[in-house]
Amino acid sequence: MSPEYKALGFSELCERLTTRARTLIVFHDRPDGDAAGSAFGLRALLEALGSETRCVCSSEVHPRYRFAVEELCDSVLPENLPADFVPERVVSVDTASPAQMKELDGRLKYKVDIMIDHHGRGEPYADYYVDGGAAACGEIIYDIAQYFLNNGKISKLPERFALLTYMAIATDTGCFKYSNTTPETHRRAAALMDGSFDYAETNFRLFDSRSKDELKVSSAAMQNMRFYFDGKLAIAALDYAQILALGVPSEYYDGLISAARSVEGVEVAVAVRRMSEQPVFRVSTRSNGAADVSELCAKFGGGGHSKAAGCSINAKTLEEAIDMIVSESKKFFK
Ligand SMILES: [Mn+2]
Repeated sequence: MSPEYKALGFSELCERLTTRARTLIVFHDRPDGDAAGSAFGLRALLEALGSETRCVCSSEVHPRYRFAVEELCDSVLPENLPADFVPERVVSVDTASPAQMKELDGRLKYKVDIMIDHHGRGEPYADYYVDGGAAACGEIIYDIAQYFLNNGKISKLPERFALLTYMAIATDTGCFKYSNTTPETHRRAAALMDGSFDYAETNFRLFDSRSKDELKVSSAAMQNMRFYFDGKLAIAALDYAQILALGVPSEYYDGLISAARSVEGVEVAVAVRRMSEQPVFRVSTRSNGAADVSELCAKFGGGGHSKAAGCSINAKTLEEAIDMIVSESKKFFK
């Protein structure tokens, strides 16, 4: 890790957050349940400590997660930040590199002071607290709340904190199914089931309900899936013409990768899609086994976790992009 920035111990992190200061919380583009839940959970904590706090991101929270934050905030776009809100401190959550927030640059003047993350391969861009063993950034936010409670800085958890942090933890663990889930993950989630929110309904919204647009994507995924290496690599691929024909907004394409991942025998699942006429393909990857897909994505300038990673590939055609992925994946199946 970079010597330029300081690694913070956990209590040091909590003490720095205790200092009252107008705070901006930033997080990665296309925020998922962990990014949004962690950001708004931390905001609730800092406000309980008397720090005026706002959450900002270069794109809006995904519709699936909006129910948890809509009463707190209409929009997270920087354009909607009150003009008189001048932060004295900037904290990032769930964001491994500045590149994941690059679209914020130019739209907002900010420099991150404290980075809180759980991506083991992150590159520090501020004083940092990174716990690669946490299944979700939400686990760290939960621990911060416990520190504040144990040290008398707050007397009870803020309203909605349990829902927000539960959402963060539940979504990054696929509802406690992924291999990143630990006994501690369950203990934290259990403590958050404090009666302040309906977790059965929350889980239904997060995991069991699908919009018609999402079903369309799942159906297209099934029809456009290819298999390599005896069915151990599945690639669900859509070219721009197919994307246009589907007419589904870009935030509803998660079903592409989950369809590929769910096929029996698949060890590495890949979703590839071209979202515009530009020769750029957006790639998501998942590993069901030992393969470290963050290595695969790093080859193309992307990153993530060993089990879930992403990148963009520049290629003239869909076939060329697929060939690049297949040849780079060979090493997983020797
Ligand atoms: Mn996360």
